[in-house]
Amino acid sequence: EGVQPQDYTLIKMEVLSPFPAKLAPLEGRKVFLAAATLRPETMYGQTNAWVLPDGKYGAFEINETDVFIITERAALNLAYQNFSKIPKKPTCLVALTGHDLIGLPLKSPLSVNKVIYALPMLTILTDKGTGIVTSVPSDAPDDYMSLHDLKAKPAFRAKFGVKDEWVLPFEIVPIINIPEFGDKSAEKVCNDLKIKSQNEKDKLAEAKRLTYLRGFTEGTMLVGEYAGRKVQEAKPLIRNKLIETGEAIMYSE
Ligand code: A2H
Repeated sequence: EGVQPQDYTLIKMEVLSPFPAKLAPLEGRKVFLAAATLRPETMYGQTNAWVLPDGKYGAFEINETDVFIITERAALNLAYQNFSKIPKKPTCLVALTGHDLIGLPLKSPLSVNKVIYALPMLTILTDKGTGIVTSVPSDAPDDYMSLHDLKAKPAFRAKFGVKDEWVLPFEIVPIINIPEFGDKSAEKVCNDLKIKSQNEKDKLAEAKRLTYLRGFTEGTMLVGEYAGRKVQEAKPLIRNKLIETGEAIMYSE
């Protein structure tokens, strides 16, 4: 990891009840998949959440009401940032793997899609953020290619028990315009670079570099409260609002 701390926004994606058997001990609590993002202004365009199938997660007690499903590493960091029922001591209520999370229905802040699902992504790093990623395929090349892989490959869906209705109805939502790249910048850049799958690491790194920089410096919001404003201006306003309303928290590592 870098020398400088990275400031993320943790988006609280609420798990809708009734919970599956694995999560039954959590019934009655507010349970969230907490996703670390650098782009809170893109939350309008969420189509799903990503989990690592073989990744180890836990349901950690954040306060009297809230439970976050994240990696143990993230829970420890949060406990030192005052997000733990017992200060500096994460309490795991249920141990989970990514497989247990695939298919969970979620309600996520600002999302145009009212219910989205947790789906498998094979390139998630367990030593970054929370190990949970929110998916915005309009603006994130990794998200675009991973959703593309699931949509295009029925065998890939079958392997992880992913139902068609968790994936196929979800279209890319245009949320930001970038002059050179249009309204679906990730799709455009992935096509231009002829990226074939989520596994093309080097090409995806280049796609991320291109869209991330241009999105921030030249992007304009197409939706939401700040439609018509520059991404640069909207980003801190949207972040602050999500934090004020309790739909997100700050997180650094
Ligand atoms: B970003 P950085 Cl729209 N493993 O959020 C892999 N990727 C992870 C992760 C993990 N454990 N934790 C977070 N991320 C992703 C939105 C987004 C993101 C958009 C465009 C670009 C983008 C929606 N996904 O990131 O290495 C998260 O995806 C481009 C870099 O700390 C998070 O922000 O720079 C970003 O990577 C953090 O990556």
